[in-house]
Amino acid sequence: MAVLCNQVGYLPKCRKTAVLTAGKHFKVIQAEPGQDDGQVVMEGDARDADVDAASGDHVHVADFSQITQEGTYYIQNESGERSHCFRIGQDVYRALQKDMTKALYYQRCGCGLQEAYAGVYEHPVCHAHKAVLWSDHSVEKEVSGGWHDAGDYGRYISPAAVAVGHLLYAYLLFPDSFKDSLNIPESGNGFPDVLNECRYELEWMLKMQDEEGGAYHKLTSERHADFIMPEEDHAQFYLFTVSSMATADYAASMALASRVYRAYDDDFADRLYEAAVRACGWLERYPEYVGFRNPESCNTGEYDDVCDLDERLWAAAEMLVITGEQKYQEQMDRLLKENLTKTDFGWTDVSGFAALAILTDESHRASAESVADLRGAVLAEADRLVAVAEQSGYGVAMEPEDYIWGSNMVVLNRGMLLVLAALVIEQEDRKNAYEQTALAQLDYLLGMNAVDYSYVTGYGDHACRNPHNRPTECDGIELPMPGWVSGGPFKTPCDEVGREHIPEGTPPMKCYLDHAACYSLNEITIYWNSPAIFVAAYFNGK
Ligand code: G3I
Ligand code: 9MR
Ligand code: ZN
Repeated sequence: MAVLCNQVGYLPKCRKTAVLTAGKHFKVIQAEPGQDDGQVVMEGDARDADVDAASGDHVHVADFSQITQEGTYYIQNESGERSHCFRIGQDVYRALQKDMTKALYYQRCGCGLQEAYAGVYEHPVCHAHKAVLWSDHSVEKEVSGGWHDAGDYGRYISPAAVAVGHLLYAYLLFPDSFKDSLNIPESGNGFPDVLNECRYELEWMLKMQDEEGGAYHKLTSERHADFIMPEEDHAQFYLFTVSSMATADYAASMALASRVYRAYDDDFADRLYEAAVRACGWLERYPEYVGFRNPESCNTGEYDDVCDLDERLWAAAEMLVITGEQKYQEQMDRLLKENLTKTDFGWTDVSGFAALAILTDESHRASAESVADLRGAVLAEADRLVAVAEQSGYGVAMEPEDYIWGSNMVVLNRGMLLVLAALVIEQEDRKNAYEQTALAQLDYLLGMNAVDYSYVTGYGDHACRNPHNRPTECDGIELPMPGWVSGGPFKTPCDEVGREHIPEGTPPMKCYLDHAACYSLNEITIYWNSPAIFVAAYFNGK
């Protein structure tokens, strides 16, 4: 492909760019899907953006922002090569956001997926049996429920907390973008469906706390299941030890959830709040880092982290917002003096959630120093990301070394940070720069990248179709559920097929394969969808 575009579409009032890897002159042509040549609505020369470091491509950037007329178009370069067709329209991200949220429903565990809601992806109840403690197999616990984390059937607390965190903030900040029904069992019960879907995860999380208030790090079998449907997986599931990272993420997400659900259901909000307070009690009694490592025989996700201070910071911030108590303000002030980024929203580093909590708290409960510190960090990072994106021929706020496992999460977390910066800045020009750069992260995700893939299943002419996801591989249905974000390129693929097919030295942005065996390139996870939902929800109102 010589002309790369956002295959889903562009918003009428926002910046619109495409990338040419051959030629400079371009035409924007109106197209009705399936039909040939239409009217040329614009002609121009693309800007020479030189060699893009992450892809090795010499690119030209075509700016066609001036086209605001809704419709379907494609872009053609001077050799007659065409981009995929795309739409310009106010609602281009609406169905996308909805399906990315609905995708979480397909991860529900401990229940059957009924045809009325799941259509062809229905399946009988899975993983409903009791789990036992890893440390003492004679202790059984009922901990069914929640979402399968990813292409595997494990359920892990930190990824769950982070995913729920993204979703609840998306709803809190952009409630108007969550009006569509998701057609899930609870639809129509008076709650927005995003809260219904999150509640399924939260009810499971409520079961994942031990007598002391600590959160079990994870609930998985000893080894990853073979490629079988979830209802065929009868392996014993274990509750692994408590970690301080999981417990702090747990406290934070429970506190946030109690704040959000308070408006709808007092009893549920109380249960969440109590769980958060008990987890905070554990954190106070165990002020030192308590890590987690897989026992030698276990190969399911580890989600190990060497530092729990960012998780403790997030917990303190959420508790401060909800209680206004002095002790949480002090905890925050102390933790902010540590060497933390304050701008990240991934499972290893959640410090950005503290900024999100404090900078969007209308009651201003944090100390003036904390607010200034967080605001300064967010704006400095946003300025840095704008500069990084300007250096990228594809407009993405990624440097070559940023293409790690799940690089699309990095892209989307950076999109979130830019959205947060746009929400807190007063100056119009900087706000515009942050918004434009945030939107460019969606352009990249949806096809304006060096491999010409839309990384969201079902969205775009050339979307990935073979995610590493057990049900997708086993259900005998050709297409995966729509709305899944793939992990995306990884500069050093570590699954067998990826290693075999991607030669060493391949530019990072091109280290991708749409192959079901490639768990390090093409898996799906709840916490790769959730930041995409946050960013899309922001732009759905634009
Ligand atoms: O944090 C370091 C960073 O400092 C360094 O610069 C960079 C360079 O490689 O690496 C970063 O660490 C990476 C880490 O994720 C944090 O992002 C590791 O390289 C990378 O291997 C690690 O990948 C994780 C992977 O599990 C292996 O542990 C993914 O983030 C994580 O999403 C993935 O999670 C799996 C679960 O274990 C099981 N369920 C599916 C899920 C998705 O694949
Ligand atoms: O399917 C598993 C995926 O969710 C994990 O991200 C990945 C790394 O932990 O492991 C996958 O499972 C593989 C297992 O580790 C080794 N045998 C092959 C499994 C499927 O490819
Ligand atoms: Zn299950």
